[in-house]
Amino acid sequence: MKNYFVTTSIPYVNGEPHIGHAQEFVEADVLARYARKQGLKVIFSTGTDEHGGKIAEKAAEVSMTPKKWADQMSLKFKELMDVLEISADRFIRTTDKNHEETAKKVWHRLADDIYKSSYVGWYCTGDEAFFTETEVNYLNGICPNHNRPFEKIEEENYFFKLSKYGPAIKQAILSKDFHILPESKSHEIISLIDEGLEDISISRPKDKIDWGISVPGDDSQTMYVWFEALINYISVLGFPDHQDFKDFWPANVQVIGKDIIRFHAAIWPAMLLSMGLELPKKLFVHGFITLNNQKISKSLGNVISPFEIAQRYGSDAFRYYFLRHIPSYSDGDFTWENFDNAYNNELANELGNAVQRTVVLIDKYFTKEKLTFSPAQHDSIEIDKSIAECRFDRALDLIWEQVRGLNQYIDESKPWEVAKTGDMDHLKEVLTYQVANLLEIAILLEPFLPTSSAAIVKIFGDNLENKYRTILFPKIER
Ligand code: ME8
Repeated sequence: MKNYFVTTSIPYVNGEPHIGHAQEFVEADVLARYARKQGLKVIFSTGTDEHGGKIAEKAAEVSMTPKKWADQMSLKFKELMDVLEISADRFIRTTDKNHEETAKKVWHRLADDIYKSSYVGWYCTGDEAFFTETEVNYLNGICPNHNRPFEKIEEENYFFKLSKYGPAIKQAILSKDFHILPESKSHEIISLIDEGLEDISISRPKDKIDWGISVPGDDSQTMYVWFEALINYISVLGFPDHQDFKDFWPANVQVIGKDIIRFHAAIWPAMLLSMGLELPKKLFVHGFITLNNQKISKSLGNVISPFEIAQRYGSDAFRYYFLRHIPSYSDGDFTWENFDNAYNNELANELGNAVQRTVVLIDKYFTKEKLTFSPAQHDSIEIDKSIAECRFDRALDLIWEQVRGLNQYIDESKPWEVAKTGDMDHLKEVLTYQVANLLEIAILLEPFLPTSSAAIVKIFGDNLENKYRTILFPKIER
């Protein structure tokens, strides 16, 4: 059996999960479910990133210890996974003992590429990232992402020889051994590499940041939060000795958002190369979601909770909107109005209605006879290709062509009129065709809309006699 390892990034626990996090979970979930459907053995990992100044600051604000705060917030991310039917197999927290130990082992493995030096530059705790003099001058000293001044740092740190790995990473990207999708993001990282990668600081003095993992052999230093967070992708597999690591690394796909490419397409691959490990096969970079075309931000007060959306419309509708109506390869906008339209016009009127129109006639005319159905089979090469390319929007467009085709068939064959003629053989033929297509659609939809898919299978499957009935996507008044 072949193995498949898919990961999401691990969100910071400095705030509640938002719809950007949810989008990423849902996308990775489609890949995991689809791979399981192909008979692969899957590990789908996700988790939370809990160390660093950003979390420590947040915890201090609410007078809690960072650990207590992280415990509480991490649970919210787990809760979101449940609400959205995310089928993750593993949930790693960077405060897990195993992760902390693995980070130290990795540090040792990288020893030849680590050296101590003095760092002079700038830091933004909001980004948990270092900035150069040139960047800071260009931005007039204020971080545009967090609206706060960059902090000037002059300190002794450990450095990692990132500069050494530019050419090898570029080669892996160009050969697609390390395939970055979409292509535009691959170009972005290539230009960054062409500008020249500089060595990076991978620790901070403990007297400035103590919420983190200590550098092995030097208790006065804390590992840089990004450096250790990236290691989650292998600590979750039990690096170096566990069989899972041997069986599942390299990752088949790592799913991340566009603001963290540099970490995943330069720093992480360099760390892997330095350890002599293979690079992930694919890095899928999704865009950013805006709300009414504005950046989602607490200060703008325009945050919408993914829990609220899912509670109102159900998890499948949530998944559907974010997978189909937020473009897979670019930024996308959320509005309640668009969501409502997608729910009513596509989910309720097209998919829900096709099921309903079929069930009603079967219930009315085939009460005595036991009907058995098997799914239709159309060529799904284009759908498979779209999923392999992480084009979830296109995959759903293609499946929806089948949903629309079926509705058109129902409109044209008018089974309710066939029933009136009393030609039961013909009616059975028409309804059998409808069910066969619905079952095929349910199978295709499983990775995307698992709840509705299971409901369709249950309605028309062996349980037809048991009269399992449910209205998919009932009307919701706003
Ligand atoms: O970056 N739309 O955590 P994070 C879509 N802890 N995606 C978005 C988004 C938006 N508006 N805002 C954020 C971190 N994201 C690190 C990751 S991995 C070793 C460490 C995405 O909570 C973002 O791009 O800031 C990232 O992929 C994920 O949410 C977590 O972001």
